[in-house]
Amino acid sequence: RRNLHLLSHDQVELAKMLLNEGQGHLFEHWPEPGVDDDKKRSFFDQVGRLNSSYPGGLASYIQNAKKLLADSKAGQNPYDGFTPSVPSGEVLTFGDENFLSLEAAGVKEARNAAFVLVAGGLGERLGYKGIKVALPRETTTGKCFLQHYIESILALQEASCKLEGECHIKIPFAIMTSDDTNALTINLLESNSYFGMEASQVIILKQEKVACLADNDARLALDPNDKYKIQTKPHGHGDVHSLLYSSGLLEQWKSTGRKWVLFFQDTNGLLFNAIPSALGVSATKGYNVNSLAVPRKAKEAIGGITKLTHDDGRTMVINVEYNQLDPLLRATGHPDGDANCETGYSPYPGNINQLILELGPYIEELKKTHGAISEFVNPKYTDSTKTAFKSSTRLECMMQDYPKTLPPTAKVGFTVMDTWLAYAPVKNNPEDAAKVPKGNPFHSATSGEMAIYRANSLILRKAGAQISDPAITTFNGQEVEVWPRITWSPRWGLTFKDVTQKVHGNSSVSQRSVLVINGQNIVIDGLSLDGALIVNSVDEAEVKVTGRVENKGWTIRPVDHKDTSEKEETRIRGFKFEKVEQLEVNYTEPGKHCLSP
Ligand code: UGB
Repeated sequence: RRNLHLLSHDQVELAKMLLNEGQGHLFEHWPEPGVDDDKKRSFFDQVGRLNSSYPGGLASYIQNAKKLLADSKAGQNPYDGFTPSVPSGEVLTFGDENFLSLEAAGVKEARNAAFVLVAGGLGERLGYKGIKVALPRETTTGKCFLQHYIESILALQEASCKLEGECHIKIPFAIMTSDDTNALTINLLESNSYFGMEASQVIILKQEKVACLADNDARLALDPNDKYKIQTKPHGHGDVHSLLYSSGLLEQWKSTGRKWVLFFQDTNGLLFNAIPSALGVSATKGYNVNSLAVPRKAKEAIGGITKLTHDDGRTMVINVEYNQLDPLLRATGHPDGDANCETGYSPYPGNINQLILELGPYIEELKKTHGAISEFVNPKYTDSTKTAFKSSTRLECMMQDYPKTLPPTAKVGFTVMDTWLAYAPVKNNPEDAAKVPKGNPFHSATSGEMAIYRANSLILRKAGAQISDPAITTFNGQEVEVWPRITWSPRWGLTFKDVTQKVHGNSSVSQRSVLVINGQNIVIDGLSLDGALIVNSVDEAEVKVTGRVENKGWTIRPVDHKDTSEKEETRIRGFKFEKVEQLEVNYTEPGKHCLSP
């Protein structure tokens, strides 16, 4: 009270609110006015930020925390009253007629899309020090995830606009960062000229952390190193909804004719193989919410898409997070819990957290909720009395919980695709990946890169080319399939139809080969490759690649993840290429060309 005169009117109101909410401990240690006055003011600056960045303000946060902590103490199950069952959704088969027509529909719709990447997480599980979007997606070209995402969005933009004749739509791309990732993300973009995207197309939204909770009464925790600061931790990817709403971005997108918002995560190098067809599903089915899914192995660290039916008749199709699926199943008459069925997979499709929301209904919903997402709390108690925490906790939220507040009339669906085509995240460090149960995916830098080559090889096979079988090799304790290292720029093979038009059946690539296709109008026709071939061309050139290319190629050298003489990004994948011999050709002039060695 003696310090009140140091504060602005708004700050005095915040102080009253904190006292009302039982937070007097935050300032009971404060000395007389005149001592640490600047620190006291900066304490309230922080309180102001915590208050304005949470839907409903800090008072709501504290009230929500009290309720969730009480539920947690009482052992209340968030799924009480709900019975899980296997939902039905769209199951796509890569390359069939339905897939091709959905891809075409998706490319058409892309001009009405906006993309949102959630990239505020540091990736503690991966143990990599930098931001994950700066990691190479594959090391044949070395292009990082962010570059690949941007080039894919630009390729969609170009293809979609071409269908319209002349069109100048720029697909917006929002990136959610956090204090942990913001500066590095901006630096990566700026130092690479936004990877070819116009700077004005990229919107950065930074999420704020939330206050930590010290006990079951939701008393906010002070930073152990600074008694004038509230300790904070990340609130989770669910923040993306309130940020999109409060920034006014959604209304702006609506006013410029956007219809779809596509959310995705930081390290899935296969994702854009699935975007055109999944967007096609949303458009043709009229889904308000469409989640992308893949077959899921039991216990895999991805959520399960589940139909939940409440005793009172309510139903919803929603992600049940991987740590909650097993207890929910056991509690509802499935003694084996999260187990594989006769197909070798869990019957619950795996959520890959790629969501496509229809913008109109999304805005209407957020007008009601302001983007607040159903939260949870996960305190680690000191003992079974559940009276004290081992360390402070906080509320968390997940972006895929958005449908939880929707009315039963909302059209919520999901689309299942093959894992090899659509999902290969980089999340686990080498030690943890090597411990993954046999048959379950590693989700490591090693498997993430190998999955790119596997997918590209399988796509070319489906297009008719003869691609040799993979070798089986172990890197960083993980046994992986090593397919020919085939990569292409997104503008070359945006859809399967594009690939089929550019690859003819009489071509072959051996297992030890490397093939980099970098240019839009390159046709592979009658190529027999056994070695390394890199083809670069400008748009105006039309290049036919044919004949036998044979050289020593690139060898793969294993790297021990503990070998500190190697770069961290190399160590986490456990191998590197040695470029012994290659043929690299550059077509810089317009006109027809033929590579026929
Ligand atoms: N992220 C943020 O932007 N902010 C945050 O505060 C936290 C994360 P993780 P998680 O597809 O493999 C999710 O940590 O949360 C970003 C789904 O919940 O990689 O354990 C972060 O940068 C799960 O259902 O994953 O699990 C990253 O881009 C399943 O789908 C993204 O959020 C799983 O992903 C995900 O964060 C999966």
